[in-house]
Amino acid sequence: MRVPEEVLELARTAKGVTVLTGAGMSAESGLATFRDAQTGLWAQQDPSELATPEAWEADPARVWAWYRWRMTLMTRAQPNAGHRALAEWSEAGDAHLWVVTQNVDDLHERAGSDVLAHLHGSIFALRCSRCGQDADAVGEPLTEPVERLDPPVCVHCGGLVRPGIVWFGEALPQDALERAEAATLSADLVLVIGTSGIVYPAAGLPIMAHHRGVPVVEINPEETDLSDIATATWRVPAGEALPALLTALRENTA
Ligand code: BV8
Ligand code: ZN
Repeated sequence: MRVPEEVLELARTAKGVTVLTGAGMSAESGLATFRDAQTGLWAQQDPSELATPEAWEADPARVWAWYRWRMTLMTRAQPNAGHRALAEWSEAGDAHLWVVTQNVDDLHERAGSDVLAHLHGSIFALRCSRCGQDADAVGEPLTEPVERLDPPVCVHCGGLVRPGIVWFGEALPQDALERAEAATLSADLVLVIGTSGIVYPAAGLPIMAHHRGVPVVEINPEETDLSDIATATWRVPAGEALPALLTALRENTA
């Protein structure tokens, strides 16, 4: 696959690259994006309604069942060629890569990347919804999705254990957001991969970079709310673009 000249040039000369990823980064690992219609039990459900403290208050067993099934799917999923290329690019050491993700899966880490910030938390980091203390893992993965599943109970206070996710209307982890902002401001290239750019404050990071004159490259088969601020757009899947970019970078340095 040919790498657009402008993208290659920006990547070749960059010393510090901040990569912001969204659900599209994990699409080629078989994980549905938020935009993809929910399948099965949640077909009628808008994910952004399920991913709220209100939904949890109203029906914790329904929300827990959804997250338990997503944990199963994310455990079964494997990092794709895009995840691996980012990890190899970082290891190659020509440029420093800061990976900032909106994804709650651990595919970047399993591909070998150090993730600077999980802006929206991690599905495997469980905590008590009452006392906030971390909770242990939750036993065997589900073999099939279930409509309702009682959340585990906190061993400290008896409260319900929830996924360590940032739900809509909840504040992002301040330290993660600050690290992401610092990396965005110290980068000389921002790569925006597989995100529709509609959820804030995450989508504000590339916009902040753009206003500081930092070039922004969007890798996404489709137009997004961030396309207007992109210096260059590359309309191909991440799992094809990133390995091609890495190969071209290596050829250039050879
Ligand atoms: C907060 C965890 C305040 C849950 C998630 C400013 C303006 C407007 C609204 C707001 C604003 N500020 C805040 C808001 C409200 C809200 C928000 O942004 N609403 C949106 C919908 C308008 N934000 C919040 O509520 C945030 N909290 O503001 O708190 C506050 C402050 C102090 C004190 C108290 C409160 C919290 C937001 C986080 C919510 N949690 N995830 C879970 O996962 O279950 S967000 C979740 O949805 C994801 O993490 C992700 O961020 C988002 C989905 O977006 P994408 O990842 O982009 O995925 P999407 O499916 O949309 O698109 C996929 C893209 O990939 C597409 O473009 C597609 O073309 C592309 N693609 C597909 N295949 C590929 C591909 N690309 C490359 N390769 C491929 N193969
Ligand atoms: Zn507790």
